[in-house]
Amino acid sequence: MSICVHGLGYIGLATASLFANAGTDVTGFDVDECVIDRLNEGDPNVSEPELESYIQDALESNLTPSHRPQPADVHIICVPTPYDELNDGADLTYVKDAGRTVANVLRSGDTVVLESTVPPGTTTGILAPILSQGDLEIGEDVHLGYTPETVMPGNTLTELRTNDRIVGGVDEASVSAIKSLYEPLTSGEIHVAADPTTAEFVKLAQNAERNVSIAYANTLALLAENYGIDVRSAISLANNHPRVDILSPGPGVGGHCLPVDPHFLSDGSGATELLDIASQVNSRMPEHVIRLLEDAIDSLEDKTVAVLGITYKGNVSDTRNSPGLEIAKLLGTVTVDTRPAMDGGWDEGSVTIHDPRATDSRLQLVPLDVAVDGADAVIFGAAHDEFAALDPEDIRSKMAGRTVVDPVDVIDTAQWTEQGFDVRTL
Ligand code: SAJ
Repeated sequence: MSICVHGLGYIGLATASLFANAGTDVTGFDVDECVIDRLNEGDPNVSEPELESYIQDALESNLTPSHRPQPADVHIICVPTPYDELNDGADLTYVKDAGRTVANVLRSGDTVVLESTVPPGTTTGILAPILSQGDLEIGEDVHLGYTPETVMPGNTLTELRTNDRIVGGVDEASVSAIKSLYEPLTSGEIHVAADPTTAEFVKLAQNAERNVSIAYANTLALLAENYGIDVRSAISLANNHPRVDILSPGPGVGGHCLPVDPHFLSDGSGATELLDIASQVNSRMPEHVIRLLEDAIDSLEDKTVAVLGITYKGNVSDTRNSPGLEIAKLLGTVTVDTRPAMDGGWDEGSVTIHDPRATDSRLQLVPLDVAVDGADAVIFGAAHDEFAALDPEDIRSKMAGRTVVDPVDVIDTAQWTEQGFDVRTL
């Protein structure tokens, strides 16, 4: 059997390596020539060390990065589906392009699997017609189905090997072809959805549920503050109930999945009201974090704040939609990505940003010592292990002020308080 994986981002590369390390000949194709060149030099450029060496093993054995798509028994599409803000939905340009690329090399008897996160109806309504533009008939000549990736960034390799899989095929033969493809590679179960549209819906339902649940935890954080209650201990107590499992509050919801995917369910009917409110609750959290800071130091005017952690969550390098970065922008002077600076209405102070994991060269990151040197306050924006291990005495000796805001619950509050810090949490 031969496989061609289309799109060598984090998921495509991990998926291609999974098959290659199991002994299958895999071609990895990406439209970005730099990605292929880098991989041919043996550099996967991923931030999880275990995954990196797993990909390197694949590159040294059965994974061949290629500037051209190759004919193969199986085509797996793992291209991005960015949020199209203008139309409040998914930008399916890459999926359509990948479909056309596959169509050019498709043969009778081949199988095509879409893994990208897409609005319900994409596999049958958009991909299938593109694939069947030649003589080939979907179902009759070509197996087609949708099986979403569900791995958690930060734990990619483990989840790739152990997560359950959902498979939705256009017919029974497609389902069984796709099932037999993934079955040997995961210790999880393979669940069959009624059709590809159901499988697409399920993936979105999972991420939308998490987004809503986090919004609930954030709502509790705001309410608990009014009562002077420690929300994390309240949630932990509430979770002793056998049917209650509340998530953790934080400075907001980042990444390229949870803040985006609920929009893919939008059908214009107004039924997404709950999802929309959840997104609003989560997106207001960075402002709340700044309010916590203002409560502690009165005015931000002429103050220097160090934001430590600007990736979208702890122990990852990805900064997309990062709450920490949003906090830094709201505070004022950070020149970061291509989005316009936000006019948050806060008194302008000055901000330094430090992150031991972020790799985005557009960010003006500084070393920890520089970030905290003379700072009036520190805000933790991501719960990296490096921050849990910080020595408060050392940080105190460099800072001008004693205020720490920790909405990600990364430091030992008692230890830092003992060192004279005024620690504010959610
Ligand atoms: N967060 C909280 N509180 C929590 C959990 C998370 O505030 O209790 C925040 C995080 O700090 C982060 C954001 O939510 O800013 C998203 O992080 P996450 O760890 O919840 O999820 P992602 O975006 O890294 O990965 C999600 C996962 N989806 C689910 O758990 C349902 C992953 O399994 C998916 O594969 C991934 O989206 C994806 O690619 O769709």
